[in-house]
Amino acid sequence: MNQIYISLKKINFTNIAHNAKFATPLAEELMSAQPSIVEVVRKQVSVEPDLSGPTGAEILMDALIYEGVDTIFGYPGGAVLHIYDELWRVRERITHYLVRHEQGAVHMAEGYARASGRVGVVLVTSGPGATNAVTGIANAYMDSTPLVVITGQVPKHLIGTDAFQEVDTVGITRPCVKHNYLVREASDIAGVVREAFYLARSGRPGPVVIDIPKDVSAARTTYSRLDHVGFPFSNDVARVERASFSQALDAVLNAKRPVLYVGGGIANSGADESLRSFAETLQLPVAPTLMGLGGFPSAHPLCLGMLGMHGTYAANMAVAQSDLLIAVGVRFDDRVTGKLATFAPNARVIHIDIDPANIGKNVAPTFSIAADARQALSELLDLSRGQAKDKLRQSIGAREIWWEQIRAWQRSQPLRFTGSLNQIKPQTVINELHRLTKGEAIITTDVGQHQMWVAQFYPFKRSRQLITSGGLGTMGFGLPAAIGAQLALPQQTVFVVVGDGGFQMTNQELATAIQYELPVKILIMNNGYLGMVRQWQEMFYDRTYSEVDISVAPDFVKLAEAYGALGLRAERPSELHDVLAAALAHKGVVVVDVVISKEENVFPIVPAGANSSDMILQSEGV
Ligand SMILES: Cc1ncc(C[n+]2csc(CCOP(=O)(O)OP(=O)(O)O)c2C)c(N)n1
Repeated sequence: MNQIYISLKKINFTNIAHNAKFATPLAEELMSAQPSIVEVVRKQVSVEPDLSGPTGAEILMDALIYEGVDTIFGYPGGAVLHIYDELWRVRERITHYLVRHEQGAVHMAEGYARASGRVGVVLVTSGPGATNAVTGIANAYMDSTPLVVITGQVPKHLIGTDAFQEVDTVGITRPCVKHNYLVREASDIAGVVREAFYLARSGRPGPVVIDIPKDVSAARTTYSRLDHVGFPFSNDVARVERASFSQALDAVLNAKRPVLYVGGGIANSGADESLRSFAETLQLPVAPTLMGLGGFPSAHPLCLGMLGMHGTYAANMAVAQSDLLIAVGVRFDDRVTGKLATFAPNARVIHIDIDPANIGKNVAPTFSIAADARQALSELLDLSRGQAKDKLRQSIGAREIWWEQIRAWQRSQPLRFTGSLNQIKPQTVINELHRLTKGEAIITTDVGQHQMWVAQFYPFKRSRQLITSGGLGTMGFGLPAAIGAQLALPQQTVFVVVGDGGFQMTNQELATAIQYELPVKILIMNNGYLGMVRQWQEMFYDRTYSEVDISVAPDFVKLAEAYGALGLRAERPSELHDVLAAALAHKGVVVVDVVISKEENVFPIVPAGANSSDMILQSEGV
């Protein structure tokens, strides 16, 4: 038990450091100062079993309702039978969405969380239920998505005996969660749940796993309601000296070639407005990451488009030649930096991130501010608005040459592709989708070429409009994520853009969409290949197409119909518009099989490990 207490105490600093591994001296200090809520709860309740008290499962439901949970994605099994029994009793308060595979449950919770800003909740059984959930948990960890994942566990006395459906869930998930718990007493459940929700959403958000042995969910105990318990965590955000912001602003005002490099932190902190105002006030070029797309409108004249491996020429050249990178809510991922040693070689770097563990991890900043992106950007905005008009004008004027250079890059190398009269070009599909949805759809994607075409050719207007698997690159993410997003935003049109490969990884969740009448539109970019891998084999492995032909596939129209969805197909350019329009007009779930040109490549591309300015802009001979 002591061990559990120690690990519970450790988590108190997770809003200071993302993971216990990165404990800072300050965090250590806080750790000793703040008690865990579980300890507080423990002081309030007797640990003796109380045969007239509620069961662990009842306490769990009460604690979830207390957190405002009304939606759970899950799949039952032996170890969670008590919990499912109780869930049935509270079905008026909490709606459970029965998925078809636990990976789907976690991605749905991620889509729900990312579309709504709330914490996504998952409930799965022990053993294979938990292991099936691991991909989603790792995905949420990489993309900073707040989740609470409740897993069943074998009864305590069987733990460590290789019991039926036993796995060490806490051990397996440890490297890919913000924190995890093995709950040993029913009387701990309420405190653990409260703490888990706090951890999932605070600081840099992420997944928290609560593993509950079957006997713990069945045990009766004394229970004092949590609203009687003081919450020991401080919601104070670490204060940053105003001087740090002044120093940052001075650097921006004096920079001749600055670039704002922005990522997923913009969406997580709700910083769209402050980012836009700050960039406009100082006329700064903005280069978003894949996760940052929409946080600054892609069609805004200050936006250079995505940077990185498949980023625009202008964005990558601007970063390569900048003298100041203002990096906000980003983590200098290798897909952005390319070869680290030559990334932005002449730039001073200001790194602003909520998670101090991210600062200096890949790139040593000139100076850093560990702060919430929205707070930091509004501080910078306030300070810049307080500057003398002359000083602002001078600073903006001094960057005119920089903007001329950027415009020249944009003119010389825009995103482009070669059209075709007899084949549907994937870029045309995304252009058409954008036109028909007036740029307003929520788009989820899988991973691969289609994902990059979406990033390049669908100009996103706002944060949370693109829900994609960024960090982990998980095929199979798109469809379940769209189902979760549709649930969170019932009035919005939600399109899933997937490859024919990734769709086949989680297409069983069509049944979930049909069962709960969640009218997602699935657009399969069908090239008969594992397209992105084929592209790499074509470009870097002498066209040795090793194991990428997936042309033996089900008839996706018939598959859709078998599930009770509408199936449509476009094979020729002349069919594309009408088929997409019909999909949009249909009230229910639709699968659109769009047969695209088979060997299309995504350009520009920075070969792995190359300088980010060394882009291949088009196929040889084009
Ligand atoms: C679960 C998983 N397995 C393997 C990969 C490696 N991978 C990355 S992209 C890709 C091809 C994806 O093909 P498809 O879904 O058809 O999309 P396309 O690239 O053709 O648009 C593969 C296999 C991955 N990202 N995820």
